[in-house]
Amino acid sequence: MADLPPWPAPRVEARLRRAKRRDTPYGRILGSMCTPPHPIARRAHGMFLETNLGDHTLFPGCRSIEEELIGMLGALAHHPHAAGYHTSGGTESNVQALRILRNLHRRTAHPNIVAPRSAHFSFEKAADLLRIEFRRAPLGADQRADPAAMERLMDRNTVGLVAVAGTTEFGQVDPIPEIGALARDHHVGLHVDGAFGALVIPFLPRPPRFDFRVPEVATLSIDPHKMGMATIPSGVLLARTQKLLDTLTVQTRYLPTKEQVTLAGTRSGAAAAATYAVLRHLGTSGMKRVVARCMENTRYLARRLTELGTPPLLEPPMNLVAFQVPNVEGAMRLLARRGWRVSRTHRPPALRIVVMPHVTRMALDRFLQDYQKVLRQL
Ligand code: 0PR
Repeated sequence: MADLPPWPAPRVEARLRRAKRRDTPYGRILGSMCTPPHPIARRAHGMFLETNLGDHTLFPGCRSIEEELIGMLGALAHHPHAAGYHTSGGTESNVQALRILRNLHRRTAHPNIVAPRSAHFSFEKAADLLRIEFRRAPLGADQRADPAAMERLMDRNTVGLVAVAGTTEFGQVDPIPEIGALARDHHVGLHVDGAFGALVIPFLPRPPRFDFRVPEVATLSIDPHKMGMATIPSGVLLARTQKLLDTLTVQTRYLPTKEQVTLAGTRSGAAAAATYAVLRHLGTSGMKRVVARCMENTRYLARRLTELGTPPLLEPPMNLVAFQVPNVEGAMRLLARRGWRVSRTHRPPALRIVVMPHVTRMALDRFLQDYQKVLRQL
């Protein structure tokens, strides 16, 4: 065994501080779906650091916070009695949702799931783990799912459908009622990935229908570590009924809890408490204010980009702007040299800015000054 010499705490902490200085400050991050946690989230996280929701009989207080959180998010998604639990984020929620769809149809030897091409890559992980085929249908011109194209990929081994409320690349919302009708006609379940959109759409002035109001929606992913201003990792999986979650049950024979439906065993309650704290503190009116500010800044950015001759590819459906430049990789490199971290889309290739709560008007103005210089260099 190699010797690991002990360091005094100040040395360890100095090392940590040095590492932290190398991290990008959020003021410079324009392409991420994460944002600094709300101050109340930081405090709540600290309060529940030692909790383990995996053995919640030991932490009934923290467990009650998780249950209340599920109720609050269920109510927001028009189903106050939804079942669910706090996950580590969109990937875990999506894995578990596909697992539910597959487990409901155990008779099929070669199950497949049909989704729009825009579905996040976490579904590839889910499909690989679950040994199901993941079929991606082409999108319509507006970057939304095309239900007819999805239907063409369905066959008798299709065990479920996926739709996205707020796509990763364009922030687009799929026609979920239509995809729901498809699920109904073919007697399969529908999972909606609202990792990004489920904490934006309800707070927009005219929200499209995407949640449990669509009767075929079986499960919904929501990521509070994105627009919920929670600490990382914070995801939530909601299910229309407890019976759906019960398809995931394993026995935990020696524990007082007796069974578990979660993917992780040991689960920190800290981020669940942080998520709860933000939602309780801001309420729907506070969340509306946050989303309205993000949308105002989004429209401002879209207008300025249009004036510069690089208009958004789509009228931004959410707080995300994708715009084409002559050389996407080159532009990202030149912007990075000026300290700006933007992201990109894959198809069609474009620069992508996610106007998160930390992306202020002032940050956008500074970015746009540099962007004009970069445009001239491309
Ligand atoms: N579903 C959707 C619609 C997503 O956008 C994402 C992640 C996931 C699921 C998976 O969520 P977790 O990453 O929480 O498991 N979307 C972001 C993306 O891929 C994640 C991200 C965030 C990446 C910040 C980079 C970054 O800096 O773009």
